[in-house]
Amino acid sequence: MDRATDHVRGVVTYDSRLTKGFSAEEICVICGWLCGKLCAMRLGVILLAVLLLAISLVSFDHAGAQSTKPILISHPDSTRALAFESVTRQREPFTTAVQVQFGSDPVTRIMLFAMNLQLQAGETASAVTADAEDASHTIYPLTVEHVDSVPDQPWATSMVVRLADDLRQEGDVLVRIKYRGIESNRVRVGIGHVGDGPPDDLNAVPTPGILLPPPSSLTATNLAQTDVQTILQQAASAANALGKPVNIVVTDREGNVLGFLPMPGTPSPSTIRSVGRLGQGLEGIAVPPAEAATAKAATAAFFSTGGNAFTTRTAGFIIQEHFPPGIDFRAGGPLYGVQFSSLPCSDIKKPSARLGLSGDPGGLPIYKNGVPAGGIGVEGDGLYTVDRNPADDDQPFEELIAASGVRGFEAPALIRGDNILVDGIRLPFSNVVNPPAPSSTASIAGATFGFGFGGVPPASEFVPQTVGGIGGEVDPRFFPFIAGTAPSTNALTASDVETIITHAAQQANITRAAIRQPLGSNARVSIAVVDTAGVVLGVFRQQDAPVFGFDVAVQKARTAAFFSGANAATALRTAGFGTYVDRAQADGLRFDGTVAFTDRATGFLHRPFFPDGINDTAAGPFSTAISDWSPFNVGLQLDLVKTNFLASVVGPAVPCTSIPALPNGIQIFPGSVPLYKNGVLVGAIGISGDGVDQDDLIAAAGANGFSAPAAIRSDQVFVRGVRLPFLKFPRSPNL
Ligand SMILES: [Ca+2]
Ligand SMILES: [Ca+2]
Repeated sequence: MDRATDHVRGVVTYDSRLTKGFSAEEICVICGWLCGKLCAMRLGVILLAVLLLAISLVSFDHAGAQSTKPILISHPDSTRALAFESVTRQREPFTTAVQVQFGSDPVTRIMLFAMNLQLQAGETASAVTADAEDASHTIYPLTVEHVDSVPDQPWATSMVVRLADDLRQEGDVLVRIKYRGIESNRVRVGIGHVGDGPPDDLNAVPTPGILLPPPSSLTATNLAQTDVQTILQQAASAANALGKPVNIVVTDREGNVLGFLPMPGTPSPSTIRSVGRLGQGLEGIAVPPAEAATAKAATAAFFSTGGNAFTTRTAGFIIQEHFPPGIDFRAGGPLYGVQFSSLPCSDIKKPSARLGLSGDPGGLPIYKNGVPAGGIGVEGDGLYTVDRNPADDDQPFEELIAASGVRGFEAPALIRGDNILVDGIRLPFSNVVNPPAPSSTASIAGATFGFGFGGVPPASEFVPQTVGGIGGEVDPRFFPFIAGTAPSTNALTASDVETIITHAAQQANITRAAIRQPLGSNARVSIAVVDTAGVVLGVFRQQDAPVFGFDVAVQKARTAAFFSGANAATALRTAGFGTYVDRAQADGLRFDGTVAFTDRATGFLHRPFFPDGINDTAAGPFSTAISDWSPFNVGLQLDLVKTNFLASVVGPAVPCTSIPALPNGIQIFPGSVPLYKNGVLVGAIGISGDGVDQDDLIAAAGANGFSAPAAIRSDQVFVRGVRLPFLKFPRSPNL
């Protein structure tokens, strides 16, 4: 193959991917202080760029783009360009030769950003030309190799520009572009070093974007009461046509019940039953169908985002003892244990998912105009279960009815679970391809619809907040960030917490998402830091991070802090779980503070096979034996919360466990790291929202500078001849 051609293609492909996955938040990550005030304000909500250049306000409409001046974006306080090296994303000064060479051409490419530049149909990057002037007033033509939009930021265009072969590293140059015969302003770029170079052009001024302030509040949905009524009616109509009375619940994205319809004749109660032994764990427990329907609606809502749409069928697929379910000698599901999160006993997620997250088909996400808006849950077969066989294409009527309900409110095809692959395995979405068309709503005349919140979308529990230049949200209960509560000279300070969460968020923003479409999107996660007492020191939710991760991130952090602490075994014994401690001690594990455990490590000890997924082995010390095991009878995780969880389903919420450091239970899939200062355990960070290897990577980035001493990491420990894991990172993780 022609190497030069290959190289060019490689560069273009790379930069196309970079820009396609690029958001304004990433601009901030990449350029850091370069963005100045850009980063100080929340990006990604509403970003209206209005440019003051010389005397004119610039129009952004497409028609105007052909006749008005393109504007290169600068710092807010100078004419220095918003620019970075297109491969390494280093800031200026730039070298003329690349630091990382992918092809035969060693010349550096830089990425610049412009406003008021929209290529017209049929035009390529060659429609834009560029040049640079150095201190000696030599003009160097530059090649514009790629021009692309910046997703979600319609005001901005990115360009990849190849520096000139003969450009010398002698300081600043003034760069401009030209499009359709109209020259842009000139911005300053440091080559070799920052400074020197020609003076600014006459009348040159900074040309930043100008942000509108973020909205002061959010709502938890964009569904109106008429939408909720339509969904309930469509579902009820299908239920009538099938002769299957059911309970139907619609929630918003955060689990607030917007509407419900308990159809007369719905089988009640629903009995929890999967595999394993009746009477153990939750097997055989009776629950109200309304609670089951709510759990299904909330699960679909909590799991679904602008980048992925998951159902309760998806959930059931990723929580079993093998992944995919039923395939021997495969490790457990990537979200093994997530069903016991967002519980009604949780101190974090309110409202909860009532029964935790559901793997019983019959819960689908709701999208309005392509935007995630909530979920629908349908229960009415008297059985609350998990689909054990993903291969039989079963179409339970609960799923049929839910699919009918969301007609007109379907998830966009691109982001449905069945367009998302984990470890090369396609996730399921729904087995119902053509849901029954709703018949006349007259057939449900007299049905008693219930509507929550007077038909007005409830306020979100989250408020917009920028942390470390990354746009997202916080729950005011956990913001501003606070210092560790334990009296210790090593306790985390509020500033430490800010640093840790910032580093994690910035890593997430450059980490290629595992579960989001389009490919090339960055991960969106919840980031939680707790102290050794399990007190939440801060939680930050990146914009559009799935809601389920809010509770789970805290669970993960508390789990790592708890099991890495000196009193874990003692606390478990005191709470009545000494048998698990005995089993762990038989495996040589003391849980006395001498080992740093991540969630990946303790989760590994909490699988019905040890090592994870390997059939015909004994269970890990925290797990139920496989003969008795079910998704509703996993072992320590459930046993810790079972009593108070069930009490909270029917009564007022009480903390999930009697162990003060674990008020919302533990979590047993990866994504947390214990934190240390001067070798002393001070807390933990937990991440949830994307693939678990991505969660691990982001947690580790947050823990940088607060890492466990290498000698005490769990991967220095062997159990039954098997090395325990500590963290696992994805290959080539960054965008
Ligand atoms: Ca059911
Ligand atoms: Ca099935």
